Amino acid sequence: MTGEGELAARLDALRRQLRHHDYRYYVLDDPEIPDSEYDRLLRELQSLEAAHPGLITPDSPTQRVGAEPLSSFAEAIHRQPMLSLQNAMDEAEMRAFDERLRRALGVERVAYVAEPKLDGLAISLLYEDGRLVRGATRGDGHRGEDVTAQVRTIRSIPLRLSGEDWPPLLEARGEVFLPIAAFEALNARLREAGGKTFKNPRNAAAGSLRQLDPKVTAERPLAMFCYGFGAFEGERPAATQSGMLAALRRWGLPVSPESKVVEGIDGCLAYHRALAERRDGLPYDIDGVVFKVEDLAAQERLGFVTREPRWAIAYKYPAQEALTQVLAVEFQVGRTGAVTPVARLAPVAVGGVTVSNATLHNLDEVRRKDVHVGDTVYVRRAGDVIPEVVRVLPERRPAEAQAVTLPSHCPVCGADVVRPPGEVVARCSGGLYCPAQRKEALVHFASRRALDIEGLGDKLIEQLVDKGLVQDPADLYGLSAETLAGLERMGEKSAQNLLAALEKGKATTFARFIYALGIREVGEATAAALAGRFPDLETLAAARVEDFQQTHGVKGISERAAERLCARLAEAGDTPPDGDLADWLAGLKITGLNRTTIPRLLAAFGDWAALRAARPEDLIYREGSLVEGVGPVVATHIVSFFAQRHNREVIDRLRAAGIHWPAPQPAAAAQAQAQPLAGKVFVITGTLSRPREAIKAELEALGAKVTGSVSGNTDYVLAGRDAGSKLERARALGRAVIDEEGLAALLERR
Ligand code: 5U1
Repeated sequence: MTGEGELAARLDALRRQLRHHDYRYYVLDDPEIPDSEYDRLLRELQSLEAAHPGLITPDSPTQRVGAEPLSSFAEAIHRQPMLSLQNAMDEAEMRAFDERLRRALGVERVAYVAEPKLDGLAISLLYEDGRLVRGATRGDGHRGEDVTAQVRTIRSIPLRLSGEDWPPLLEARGEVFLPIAAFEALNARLREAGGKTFKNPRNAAAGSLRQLDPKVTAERPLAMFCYGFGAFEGERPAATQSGMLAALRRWGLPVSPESKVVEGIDGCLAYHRALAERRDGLPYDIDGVVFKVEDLAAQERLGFVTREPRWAIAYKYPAQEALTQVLAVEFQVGRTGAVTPVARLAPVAVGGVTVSNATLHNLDEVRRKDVHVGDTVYVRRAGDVIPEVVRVLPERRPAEAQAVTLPSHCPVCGADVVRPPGEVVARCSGGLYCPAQRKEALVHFASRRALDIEGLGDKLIEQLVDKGLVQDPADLYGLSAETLAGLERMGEKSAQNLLAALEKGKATTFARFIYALGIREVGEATAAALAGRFPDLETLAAARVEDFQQTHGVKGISERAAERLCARLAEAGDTPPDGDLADWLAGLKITGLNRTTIPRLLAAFGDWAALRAARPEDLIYREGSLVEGVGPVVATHIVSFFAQRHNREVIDRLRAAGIHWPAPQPAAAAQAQAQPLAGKVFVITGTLSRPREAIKAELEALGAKVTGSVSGNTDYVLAGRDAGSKLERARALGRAVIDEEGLAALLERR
C-alpha cells in the first residue's frame, strides 16, 4: 500500500473507532475503554488531520464544533409537518382514547409502544446517504430554525449512521433535553457568576440549543432521544413502531431505553404507574408517558385530526411546578458553614409530592428574584433535587409583605455571620464549635495534612458526635480508652492505637495547626504562608483585616490627584510657600486632596523638599497582600474566625491538652535566618566595587526587593561613587543612605 493509502486507512480506522466509542459512551452509557484510551485515539486523529487538513471530512469526530458563530438562524422547512400530541390528564381520558381506537380499528385490544415524554424540545435530524445534513427545531410545525451547527455538538447524535441498511434519506425525530444534573450545574455556574439562571431544564435546553455560537452549545451537555420518523425514502425496515425504533438504534441513533411494547389499556396504565414511581430517580425531567399504536398500518388507517395524530397520546403527570405562598424565610447552616435562605411554604402538591420548603440558594438570588415573606411564588421540583422558588408573582404581593434580611448571627451557634465583600455565600464563623459544622470540622482536624490522627475517620467521628462524646476537636483529648473501646467496631487494641495517634499528633507544626483549624479558604499553602509571616498564634489571632494588606502611597490619593499635585509642586519652585503648608495644599482645590488626605500626605512626606521630590507613583495609593494567598476575602475569614470567643476557647483547650509546635516556628526562623532582608526595599546607585547586577542578586537572595527608583517606600539607598539624582531624592525623602561598608555592617547586625 502507498503512504497515502495507509494514511487514508488509518484516518478511516480512527474515525470508525471513535464513532463506536462515542456510541458506547453517549448513547448506550456503557463505555468499553477508559477515557485515557479514547483521548489517545482522538489526539492521534487530531494530529493526523492537522498535518493533512485536505483529508478532514465534515463527519469526522473532530468536526463537531463549527468555527464561526452564526449571525442568525436560517429557516428550515419540514418535508412533513412536525405534529403535536393530544393529551390525557387522567385515567378516564386515557381509557376514552383506548376505547376510541379499539372502536375505530375494530379490535378488542390495541398494542402500544410506551415511552417517557421528555420535557425538552422537538428536533428533526435529516440524514442523506447516512450523513447528518440538517438539524432543525419544530418551529410552527411547518418551518423551524436550522440548528445544524448546534445539533452537531450533541455527542450522542451521530454525524454518520452506523450499520448498513439505512435508507438513502432518513428524517429522525426526537427530543433534545438537558439532564437534571447538567441543568443544576449550569444554573450553579450562572448563579456564581451573578447571572440569570434558567427556570427549568426545558428552558435551559432551548436556551443552549438556540445559541448562535455553537461553541456555547458544545459546553452544555445536551442529550437526545429519538422517538420516530418524518421523511423516509427507501424501504421501511419494519412494520411496527417498536421495529422502527429498533432500526434507529441499529443505525446508532439514541432511543430511550425505557421504550417498551405494552398490551391494551391495562398495559398502558401499569406502565404509567410504574414510571411515576421511578420519575424522581430518572436523570431527566419527564412530563408524562407517550403511547403510540404499535402497528404502522393501523397508524396509517387512523390518520390525523388537524395537527395531531389519532394514534398517539401523551398521558401527563402532575406538573413539577405549583403556586404557593411564602410563609417565612429561615436560614440554614450547612456542613461547611454556608448560611442558606430557605423558604417555608404553604404546603402544596408538586409533581405528586407535598412541598413545604424550598431553597432560595443565597441572598443575591433572593434579591434577584425579589422574594418577600408573604409573596405568592412558583415552586419547582425535579428529580431528587431540593425544590426551589422559581419566581414571584409581584402582582399578588400583599401590602404587609416583608423583605428578607441576612441574620447577623448564626441561627445554630450564634457566631457572627460573615459575607466578605464580593462573595455570594454568607458563612457562620463559628467553625470550631458550631454544631452544624461539627463533623466536618473534626474530619478536617484529624485529616492527614492537618493533625494526621490515624484511625480517626468519618465513621468514627460520626459515632463520637452522635453519642455526644465529642463536640469540638479539644474534646478528642479527653477521651478515655474505656469510652473508645465501647464504640462500634472498636476493640481495646484500636482504642489504644487511637489514643497513641492522638498523642503523637500533639507534636505538630504551626502551619499544620493553622490549617487544622479549618478557617474558611485557608488551605495548606495559605496556612504555611501565615505561619511564615506571624511569629505566633496570639499575633495571628490579633491581626486585623488591614494587617494583611500591604499599602503603598498615601491612602485616599488617586492617580489623578497625585498627578495634579506633582504638576502644581513643580510649578511652585524650590522656595516653600509662606504660611501653613496644609492650608497651601488645601488651596490648590485638587479633588481628593482634603482635610483627611492632607494630614496623611504631610505625615508621609514631612516638608516642602520631600513633597517636591515625590513623584506621582510615590503618592498614588495601592494595596496588595502581605501574605501570599491572603486577599481581603481570606483576611475577613481569618479575622472573623479568631473574633469568635468560642473558637478561641477551643484553641486554648487544645493547647492546654498539650498540642504544641516548635517556637519560633522552624520554617519562619530558617527563612528569617536565610532572608535577613525580607521585605526591605533597596535602590542601588553610583559606581560600586562590584557589578550592580551581582549586588542586586545577592540582596535578592537575602530577601530584599531591588527597585530602580527612590520613593517613600525605599528602605535603603546603596550609594557608590558619583551617585547623582537618586541620592538627592533619597536625601530629600529622608531615606537611609548607605555605602558598601554600611551594607556589610547591616548584614552583620542581622
Ligand atoms: N416520546 C415521545 N415524545 N413525543 C413527542 N414520542 C413523541 N411523539 C411525538 C411528540 C410530539 O409526536 C409524534 C407522535 C408525531
